[in-house]
Parts: sequence; C-alpha cells; structure tokens
Amino acid sequence: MLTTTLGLLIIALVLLIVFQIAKTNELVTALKGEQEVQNVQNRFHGAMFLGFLIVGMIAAVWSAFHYAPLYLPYPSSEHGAWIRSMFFWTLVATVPVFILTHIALFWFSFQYKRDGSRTAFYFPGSNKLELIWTAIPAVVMILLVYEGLRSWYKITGPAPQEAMVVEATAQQFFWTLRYGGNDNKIGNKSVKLIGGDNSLGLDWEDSANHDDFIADELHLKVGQPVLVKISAIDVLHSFYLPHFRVKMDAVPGIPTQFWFTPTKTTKQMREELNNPDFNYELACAELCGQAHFNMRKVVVVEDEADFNAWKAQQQALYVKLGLNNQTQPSSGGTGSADEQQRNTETEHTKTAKL
Ligand SMILES: [Cu+2]
Repeated sequence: MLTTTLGLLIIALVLLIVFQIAKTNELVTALKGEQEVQNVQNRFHGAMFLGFLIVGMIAAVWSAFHYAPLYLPYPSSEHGAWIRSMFFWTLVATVPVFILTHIALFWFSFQYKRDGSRTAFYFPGSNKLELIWTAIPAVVMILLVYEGLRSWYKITGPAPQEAMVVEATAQQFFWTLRYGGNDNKIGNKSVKLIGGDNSLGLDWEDSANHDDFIADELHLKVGQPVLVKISAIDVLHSFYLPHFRVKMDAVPGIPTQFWFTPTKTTKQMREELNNPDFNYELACAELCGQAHFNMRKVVVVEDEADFNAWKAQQQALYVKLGLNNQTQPSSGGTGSADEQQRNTETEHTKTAKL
C-alpha cells in the first residue's frame, strides 16, 4: 500500500516537473525568439544522441568482455558444436549490421540536426536501392534458416539404435532418473498405478521393468548416444543440460525426448577448465514453483569402465522393493513384517489394476 502511494506520488511529481519545464520553455521562447531556442534544443538533443552512441557502444563491448568468464565452455556434445556454429554465423551476419545502422542512426541525428543553415535534400526513393536492401537481408536470412533447419532436423531426428535409454520424470521439485537396466528398455508405467511405493506408476507386470533402476546422478558414457525420454507429473518443467546444449520441455501428458552424444568426460573438463570441483549439471529451465532452484542434479560423464562399475552398483527398483521374492513360493514366514506389508500393497495395486 505504502509502495503504491509512494509510486503514485513520484509519478505526480515527475509530471509536475515536466509541466513546469514546458512552461518555462514557453516563457523563454517568448523572450528570446523561437528560432534561437529551437537551435539550442537541437544542439542539446544532437549531443545527447552522440553521447548515447559512444556510451552505448563502449558499454556493449565492455560487458561482452567483462562477463566472458561466465559464458559456457565449448559444448561437450556432438550436436552442441553445430548449435554453437549456428550461433556464431548468426552473430557474424547480424552484429556488423547492428553496429553500422546504429552508428548511422545516432551520428546522422547529431551531424544533420536542424540549425537553419541548410535545407533538406529531397529524395523521392530509388527502386535499385530498395531492391538491394531487400535482396541482401533476404538471402542472408534464407541461408541462416536453411542451416538452422538442417541442424535442427539432424538434432531432433530418430536416435541411433545403440543409444542408451534414460527416463527423466519431473515433478515439484525433483527429477527421477530411471535407467533401462540390462535390457536397455524402460518398462511401462501408468498414472493409474501411482500410489504408495510406486510414485511413478510403474507396471510390475511388464518384465522390462524388473531390471530398471533409479539413479541419484545422471551417469553417461562418453561417446555413447543417449536418448532421454522426458515427462512431467504435475506442472511444466524443462530438462536442461547447459554444457551439452540440451534443453527440452517436460510437459504433463505429452512425452518429449531428446538424444545426444556426450564427447568429454567430467575428468577431462576438470583438467581443461583447471577446476577440480567442476561438475556437469542437470537443471530445470522452467520456473515451476517456489523450490524451482532445487531441481538440480549432478551429471557424470565417464569412460566405459567407470560407467560399467557404477552401473554394477545400482540395484533394480523391483529388487529393492522386494517384489522379486513375492512370486516365489513362501518358505514359511521368513519375510519380515515390513516385507509382508509391501507384498500386500503390491497385491492391492494388482487388484486395483484388474
Ligand atoms: Cu521444474
């Protein structure tokens, strides 16, 4: 309330000041003669234009260098290099045009301000000029769009057969990463099965689910394509791996996916950046609620031996929950109460499904 009142007061004061200046101007004009006052104002505005050009250009160049340490390092994925090159060529085509048009805009406003010493040159137009400044940007745009679409179709095309499959499910406020296990197949799931231990709604009838495991970190094998199947349970999220130039929305009800090939291990990046604490990261790039910042996971890219060693340590969720014992004949009350309860719960889930 106080802020609103203060804001309104400031606006009223600013309006009052503008009004007073205009009134003073009128009086001065009456005293001095209109033309002379106009010339003073034109000189002032011209100088402001020139100042804006110089300060603006210096600030643009300064900020580009000042914030350079915050730029992402060279992409650590195959397709990331294409995106980087597209970005580079877009800048090559647009930055010189931006600089030249802005210099022309502000310099002309300063240099050719009206001072009563010359008359304007009448130029009714030229078809040749129109043709040139329409054709050149059109050709450049066509080339950029062509190259962009070509890369985009390559990036979003079908994943190679040998791609490792990982499922990333987003919800407020964490990611659940599920690996296909030894068969590299992600088992079926259904919203109807969500409940109790089964927060993803996994269908335990589907044997492809029996070796799937949930991982704390996203582990990837260097040089091996990975297909990420992305979904969300509650609201919009976005699967974002900045170092790999991977970003795909996670939409409730609409499965999305993205495949890519990591090209550099975490170890290589640490050496390259001279930073022993460096970690790749997975983030959520869609403001999804109060703890949005919390949706971060560490991504580890490693060679085949390290990856296999890590994978060997992971336990399938099916086994973790003790569901594998349930189908075997009971050996006479050896199961703990906890395990028995779990089994009963699973029976309930099965019944619910039928
Ligand atoms: Cu999110």
